[in-house]
Amino acid sequence: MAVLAAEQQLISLSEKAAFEENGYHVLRGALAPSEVRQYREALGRVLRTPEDHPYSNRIAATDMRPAPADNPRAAWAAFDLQLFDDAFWDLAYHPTVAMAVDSLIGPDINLYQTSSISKLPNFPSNFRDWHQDSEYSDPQSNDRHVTVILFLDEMDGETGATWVVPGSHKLGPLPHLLPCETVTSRAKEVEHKEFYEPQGISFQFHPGDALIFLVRLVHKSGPNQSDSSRWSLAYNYVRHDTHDLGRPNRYTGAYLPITRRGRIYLPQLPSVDNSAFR
Ligand SMILES: O=C(O)CCC(=O)C(=O)O
Repeated sequence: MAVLAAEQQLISLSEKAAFEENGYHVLRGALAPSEVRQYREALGRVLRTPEDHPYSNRIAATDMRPAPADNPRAAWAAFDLQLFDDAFWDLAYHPTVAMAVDSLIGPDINLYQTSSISKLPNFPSNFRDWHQDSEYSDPQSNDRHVTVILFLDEMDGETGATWVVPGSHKLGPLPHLLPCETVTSRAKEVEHKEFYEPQGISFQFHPGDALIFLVRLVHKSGPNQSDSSRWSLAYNYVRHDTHDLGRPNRYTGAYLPITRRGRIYLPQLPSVDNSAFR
């Protein structure tokens, strides 16, 4: 069986232990600058999708105004990015990201969901408030499931970076409810969110950095107090034996094999010698 040699491991044993303890891992420089440019341009095209496009309902438009020129529907999120551009399929197999996730929750991971988050200028700090992503995937056969946020712009806690509550994944599934604010994503958030606010931390992210966290980690979107849009992508991966026990996930590409036996997955066609591609 082919496995990564110790010196090729992207995640050290101490990083893995810290991930299990804190519920998150920061992977610096996951995407190269040219990849950041490529994906930012691709996301820009997604955000300019006309309203009459067949998949336009995958883009979560808001009534925040003024809408910036680079995001004319003032969308805060978009889902199933692969429907819009093959580049988003390719990204699911990005070796640095996929092998880091394989090391953290694997062995052997599958894709679960793709999305993007765009923070317009003046994006409020409670627009996408404290929540667990597992609220959208529970029940599953186990909790080896992560969200990977890929930052396409410079961000910190006041300019769009994600906030997390370290260790909160150990609390298990928490009750969620709909937000009561007027300007909101209308997406569910944890009950008693005021309890988590003082425990939250954020980070300075550079374009290409990634934040990988377990889906039970309580987290939220930071505000964007700058005058420019800040964009990121969110890819969810599960271990190969993490099955949906309720309604099967209906996102495009869910369950697609991403890594197997320490390598990026390639279809195993008996008539084709794939060894040259590995
Ligand atoms: O803004 C972020 O990085 C987090 C977004 C998020 O948690 C979500 O949309 O579910």
